[in-house]
Amino acid sequence: AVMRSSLQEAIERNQLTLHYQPIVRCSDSATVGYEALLRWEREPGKFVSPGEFIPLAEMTGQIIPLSEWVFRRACETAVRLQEAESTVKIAVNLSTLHFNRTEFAPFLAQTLAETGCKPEWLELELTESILMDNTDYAVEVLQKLREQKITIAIDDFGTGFSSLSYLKKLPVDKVKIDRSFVAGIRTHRADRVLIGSVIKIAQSLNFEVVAEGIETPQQAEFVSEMGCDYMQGYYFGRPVPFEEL
Ligand code: G
Ligand code: G
Ligand code: MN
Ligand code: NA
Repeated sequence: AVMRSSLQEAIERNQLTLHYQPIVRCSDSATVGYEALLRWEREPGKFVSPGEFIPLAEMTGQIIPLSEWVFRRACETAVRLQEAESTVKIAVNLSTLHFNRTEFAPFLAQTLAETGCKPEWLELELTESILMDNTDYAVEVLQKLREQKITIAIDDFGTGFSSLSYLKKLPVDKVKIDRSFVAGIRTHRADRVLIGSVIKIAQSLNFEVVAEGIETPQQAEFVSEMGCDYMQGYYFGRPVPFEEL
């Protein structure tokens, strides 16, 4: 109950911010986009992690206003970046709960229109949980979003239950290999083999591949040699406020 009312206050008191982490292309290290990551500054200098409050917000239903706030802000940022003659995209983490509401597609269309953000400046990150039930509905919505030129990525790939062949049923552009696999590159042969295989299979199914959690030049070199398309991680940049981009 305490967390619930404070989440409401967080929105009203401007305690929420988005931080942005670069996503770079393997071939030339160019920054092609930024992932928007929500931060809640509950007291000055004290940040509550979304890992803590997002699951809670999903239980109370507050994820909807929270997620709507995130989308509006992310679209505004995309417009500001484009005005600065940048061609980068903004990737937004989308809660499956928000996605599954029939109002999501109209909400997004309205937010794009109101902010002047073009669909092609936006990328949606969904987790494999969208496959759990109602795949037909997910396929239908994702198809419509892609027709509008919004990019769709599957986040945390490899941690859920689905396989790439299952994913192939979904209209998806990219898979983001979970950082737990990248973390094992130096020490675990199995992680190296898995990363190499996922990249090859994903690309042969026409998905682009992003490796997450790149923290060292060796990890960057390994995934690049394996033919990965994009990389993201502390080695290239931590999530920072817009002003610091
Ligand atoms: O940034 P951090 O590592 O603390 O994020 C923890 C988790 O919270 C990650 O799984 C991330 O995808 C999720 N997350 C971060 N920002 C958002 C957001 O704006 N919306 C949703 N739904 N999840 C987010
Ligand atoms: O689930 P998702 O991939 O959206 O989670 C993104 C989270 O991963 C963010 O909270 C971000 O802070 C964190 N993150 C981003 N890069 C790195 C990294 O290089 N190492 C670690 N440990 N975490 C990272
Ligand atoms: Mn993500
Ligand atoms: Na991820």
